[in-house]
Amino acid sequence: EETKVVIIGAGVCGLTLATFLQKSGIHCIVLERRDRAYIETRQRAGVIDSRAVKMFKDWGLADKLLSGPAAYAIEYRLNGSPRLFISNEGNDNGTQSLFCTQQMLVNNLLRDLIDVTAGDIRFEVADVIIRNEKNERPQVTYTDESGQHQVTCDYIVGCDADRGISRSSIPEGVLTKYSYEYGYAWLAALVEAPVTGYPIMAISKHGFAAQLPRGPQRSRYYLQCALSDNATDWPDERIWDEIRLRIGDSSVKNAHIHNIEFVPFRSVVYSPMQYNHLFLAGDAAHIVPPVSAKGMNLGLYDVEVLAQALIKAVKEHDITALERYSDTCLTHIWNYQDFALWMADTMHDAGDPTLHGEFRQMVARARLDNLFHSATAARLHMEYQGGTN
Ligand code: RFL
Repeated sequence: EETKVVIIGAGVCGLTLATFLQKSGIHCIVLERRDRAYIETRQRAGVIDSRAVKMFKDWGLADKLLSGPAAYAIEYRLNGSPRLFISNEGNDNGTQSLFCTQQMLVNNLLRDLIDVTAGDIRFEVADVIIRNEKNERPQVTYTDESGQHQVTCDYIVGCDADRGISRSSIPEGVLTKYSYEYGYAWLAALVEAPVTGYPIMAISKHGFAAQLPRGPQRSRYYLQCALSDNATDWPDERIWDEIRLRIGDSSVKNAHIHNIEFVPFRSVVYSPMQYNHLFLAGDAAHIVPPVSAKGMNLGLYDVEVLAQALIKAVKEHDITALERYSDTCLTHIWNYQDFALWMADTMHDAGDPTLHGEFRQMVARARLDNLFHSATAARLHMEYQGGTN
């Protein structure tokens, strides 16, 4: 069997890339180890930044794929005192970031790709093996319930996240891994209660907490916690008590908690993001901590750069953009690693002096204050939030 591009992983990045290629008349096959229902119910990120919104508009897909309220304001609450940061300017592209969940985007991508444009997504595949030698056409083999299959292609794209097989198929010594561990984690709780006022990032001496929308009926609370914490340390009653304490609002009522997850804070970049005919995109190539709300958005940036480069390579036999793929993306990624580090340090240090001491606490508070006193600092923050920087 033959195709132009094999995409490994049907997460938000793999599906977006497949949609762009499909729309451009380039045949591709997506291989995914989970079933469709699993992917449809996976709830993760909640913000599509304005750069990504504009990207979907430019592809004529925004109306079909995106919906949700504009993400124009966030309340930074320091020890219970609210300060509203309005972000409706600074986005030079005439669009606004959206509170549109990753789950909704993924569901819309699946519906459009499978049910409308008859895209080729193969679920529940196993034993994916990549053959990626310099002077040969690449091949991907996999098994499903009918046996083993082999696909020959021109390009392979690894969108199978941090624990996938794409990156690990690259020989030792080719990639450099840059990583940073923050030393703490977030407990992420998906609850059956909507955000009633503005989304909140609450900085407190008891530790950081946030409440962000996840659709009209639900929200995600995040609570800073120890790296070693697990579910037995956090019974529901403790979660609600800590939420009330950290956001400084005793009127918050307990609600049903759908699930909790623990997210260790780390930043990782693999460089370069390509090897022979294989290109890495999204979490397969980089991780940012969730405080930045950039994980999905960085992946969407990668796949747009890659889609444009693949279209040039396939249609015009011009591989210059493809050869520059890694450099183009890494410039953007390092910039947003800086933003993620800034957000993590500011949000946590300004509240909890046990992390890095009182000196860093005072510096972090000054930095936060600056957003409200300096138009220049505010402008840069807006650009980062919008993804336009
Ligand atoms: P995904 O979405 O994890 O998809 C990878 C897919 O690859 C499949 N796969 C394989 N398929 C075939 N063979 C194999 N060997 C395979 N191994 C894996 C998997 O089944 C899966 O379907 O990666 P992708 O597409 O790179 O997208 C990355 C984003 O999902 C991720 O960056 C974000 O969810 C991160 N993130 C957030 N990003 C934001 O921009 N804003 C946020 O507010 C935000 N909040 C979050 C987050 C991630 C979280 N988790 C998962 C820790 C909140 C949380 C709790």
